[in-house]
This record gives sequence, structure tokens and C-alpha cells, in this order.
Amino acid sequence: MSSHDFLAKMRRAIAVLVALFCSLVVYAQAATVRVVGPRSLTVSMADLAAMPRTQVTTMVRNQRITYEGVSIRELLTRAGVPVGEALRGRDLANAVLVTGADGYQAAFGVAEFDPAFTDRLAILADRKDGNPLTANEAPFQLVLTGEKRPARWVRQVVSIEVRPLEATRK
Ligand SMILES: Nc1nc2c(c(=O)[nH]1)N[C@H]1C(S)=C(S)[C@@H](COP(=O)(O)O)O[C@H]1N2
Ligand SMILES: [Mo]
Repeated sequence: MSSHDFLAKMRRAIAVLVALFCSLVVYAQAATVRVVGPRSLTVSMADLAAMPRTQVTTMVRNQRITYEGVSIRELLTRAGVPVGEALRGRDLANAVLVTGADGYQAAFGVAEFDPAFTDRLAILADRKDGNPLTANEAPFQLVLTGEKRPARWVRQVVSIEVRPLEATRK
């Protein structure tokens, strides 16, 4: 192979890599999370970046990791979910269902995300130790303090839905 052929191949390989990288970036920026509540909204990476940011340092499987993102409570407030003293009565029977891109789901009670009820922190993370999340977590992961297992740390979150549990409403 002549050095000319080699250079041409290298150039093509680099072009393919750049194209792949750019489409990944575009894909990540197009990613959104649907927050379903009294005033449902859809948030993008840029929207999250512009909201008040919260850092959470956690220990999972003996690893200390600092995640950064937006508190779930902030997102619920923007979706019109009552907060603090106003979160009472029938609203306390509301569940929060978090869903990942693969259909994986974890359920919570609405008070689990309210600082008037708990000191535990919960964020929709988009950064981990200062970097974007890894491919199987990105673009957004639910990160909670006070969990003994990370099973409810839903990766690739696509929606956060506040919904009544009908059976408890009668
Ligand atoms: N979207 C999605 N999130 C998920 C899961 C999943 O299957 N899909 N598994 C959960 C479970 S059971 C655990 S223990 C952790 C595992 O995270 P890891 O694969 O990054 O270790 O992710 C949680 N979040
Ligand atoms: Mo798990």
C-alpha cells in the first residue's frame, strides 16, 4: 500500500469518526424527558442545564461518585405538583413512575421527592464526576441518596409521571 493510499484511508476513517461523533452529539442534545403532572412539560438537556443545579455524592458498591443534575422536586414543581405544606390529603396518594428507554420502571410516592418530608436527595443527573454520563446511562439518570441498592436508579430516563393510584382514591 502506497503512503498515498494509506493517507486517503486514514482521512476517510477520520471523516467517518467525526460524522459518528457529531450524530452522537446531535442525538444527545435532541434527547428529552417528559414530566407528566397537572402542567406537563418536556425538558431537553439545554433546559436542564439552565435550571438550578444540584450535586449529589453517593456511595454505590463502595464507589464514591458525584453526580450533578436537577432535583426531581424542581421538575415536579415545574409540572404543577403541590410542594411542602401544600402537598397533603389526596395528593399524598400520588405515585411517581420513572421510565427508562428500555421500558424499565421504578415507582415512588410523591412525598419521597419533597424536602419537607425527607432529607434524602433525588436528582435527574446529566453529569457524573464532571463528565457526561456513559452511554448506557445517558442522557439522564435518576440518582437517589439513601438507597441500599441502585435498582431504582433508572438509566436513560424518558419520563417521570405523577399519577393517582386509583384504588386508594375511593
Ligand atoms: N433503564 C434501566 N435502568 C436500570 C436498570 C435497567 O434494567 N434499565 N436496572 C437497574 C438495576 S436493577 C440496577 S442494579 C442498576 C444497575 O446499574 P449498572 O448496570 O450501571 O450497574 O441500574 C438500574 N437501572
Ligand atoms: Mo439490580
